[in-house]
Amino acid sequence: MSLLAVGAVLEGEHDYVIIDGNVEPNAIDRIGYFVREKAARVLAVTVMPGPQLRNAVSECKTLKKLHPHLIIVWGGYFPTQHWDVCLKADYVDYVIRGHGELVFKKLLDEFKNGFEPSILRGLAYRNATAHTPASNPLPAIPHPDELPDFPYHRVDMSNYVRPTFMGERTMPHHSSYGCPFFCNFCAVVNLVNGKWLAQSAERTANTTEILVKNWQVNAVEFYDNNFFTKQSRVAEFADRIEHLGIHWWGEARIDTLLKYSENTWDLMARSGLKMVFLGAESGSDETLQRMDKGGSATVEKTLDIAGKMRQYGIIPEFSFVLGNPPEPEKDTETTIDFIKRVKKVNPQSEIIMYLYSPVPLSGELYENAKANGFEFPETLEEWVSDEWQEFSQRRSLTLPWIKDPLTRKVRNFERVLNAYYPTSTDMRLTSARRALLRTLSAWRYHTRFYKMPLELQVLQRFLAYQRPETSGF
Ligand code: B12
Ligand code: SF4
Repeated sequence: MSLLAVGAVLEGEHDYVIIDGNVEPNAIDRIGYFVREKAARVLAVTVMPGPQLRNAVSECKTLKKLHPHLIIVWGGYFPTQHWDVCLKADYVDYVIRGHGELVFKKLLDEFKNGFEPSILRGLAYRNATAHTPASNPLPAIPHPDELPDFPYHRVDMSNYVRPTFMGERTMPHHSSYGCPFFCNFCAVVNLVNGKWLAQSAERTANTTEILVKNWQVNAVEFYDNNFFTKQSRVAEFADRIEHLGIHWWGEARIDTLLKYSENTWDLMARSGLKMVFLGAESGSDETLQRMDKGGSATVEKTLDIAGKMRQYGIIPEFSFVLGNPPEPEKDTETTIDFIKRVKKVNPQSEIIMYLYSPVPLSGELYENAKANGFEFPETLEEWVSDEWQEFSQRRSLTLPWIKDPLTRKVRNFERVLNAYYPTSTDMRLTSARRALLRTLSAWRYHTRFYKMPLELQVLQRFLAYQRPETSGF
């Protein structure tokens, strides 16, 4: 979707192709072909932290060696935050920060005319004389309603329809940019700085209908950072898609959803809303405050929404961030106990646990992390090391404030929890297997004896059941 968004504004203005390294085995060869045979001058790469970064580094290095004149531009979450580190590598020529489709188009226009990089908002570049990285301010977010539709004809869409527990033919969409909050552990803040702009309910429903009609989709996942920010948009959207008979999924804030009327809940349930991803984050109000969770977030509200969604048969998928400094052990204990309360209120709740992994964003958490000796890598080579890849995927075992017994404790608890409450999104787990897992894990769950659950580890391998964290991001 990142590349479809960037491509959409180039249609009819610049010649381009989309090459998706996730599905094309010979991406480098294809890029080489376009450089050699079609005189392609610019390679634009979308980069998330984690495995995508690792591929981007090795492939851009190779491409720059093979084609020194190819201009390589990086965009997306990773370069937006770590633009200076990216520009220290000689295989990255420019970084575009934030929602960058219009900035990128402008950059291509400027390449034709010769330009002064310091005036293009959203562009980070190497200073011509000192060769040091420099960045202009973030660009304004383009209004999603004023942007063209995704140019689906540019990719083979059959690659992107996949089975999920919501439907045999599930596809993603993204209908809004940003989020109006400033949680200080969240990378979204660095991309949008508290802004949220959305496509109308009508346009979002029309796109959904296109996915259904053209690709026989029966479920849609909305990857918006905060799909549910505006109640009237959601209610109208739900009303407009009810006749499609699909299932759908989105991400929300708990306090926002608690303000929704019964009428909106009714509409959402009737329109096929199956599951909502919610940032519960912590079992402690004190930690929620430390996170600048904002709005009116409290742990009581997490319990309230769990109950509310049970009433409507919509599954809450709660994400928790554990191991927060300055007292990671106590923080983790409190949240583990709280998760059990959530499960009591709504046993269907999905639980996703992450370890706090800082983003470069001012706030108490990051300040605490730095005071504990945390520092981001200074080169891309370090970022792609095993240690920092684990960090990017939020399972680092080497953060200065996280000691081994703590990570083991979280993993053990996770194993017991997932056996006692196997995830409802697992399509392979029969009810007999669920019952077996539950029986074997019950004593541990109730006595809080999570240590060394070897029998569950064996069972997990044997039954190959899905653990919820593999479905989270
Ligand atoms: C879809 C998604 C995924 C998919 C990726 C599918 C794929 N192969 O690309 C899956 C589920 C696999 C995934 C996995 C992960 N993800 Co992810 N993912 C997302 C999600 C929900 C949507 C991204 C998206 O498509 N948005 C729609 C498009 C239109 O917007 P966009 O990507 O932001 O693109 C715009 C700008 O960023 C910019 N831009 C982006 N690329 C480029 C490139 C150029 C050249 C230019 C000019 C501009 C530009 O312009 C675009 C248009 O405005 C985001 C959160 C979000 N809502 O954005 C998280 C998010 C990006 N993921 C995140 C993470 C952490 C991960 C994982 C590391 C998680 C894990 N524990 O393993 C993995 C790593 C995956 C990898 N391969 O490296 C984090 C990044 C946090 C951070 N510190 O930066 C995010 C922000 C979620 C979050 N809130 O924490 N993810
Ligand atoms: S509400 Fe969610 S998306 Fe918005 S800043 Fe907080 S964690 Fe990030």
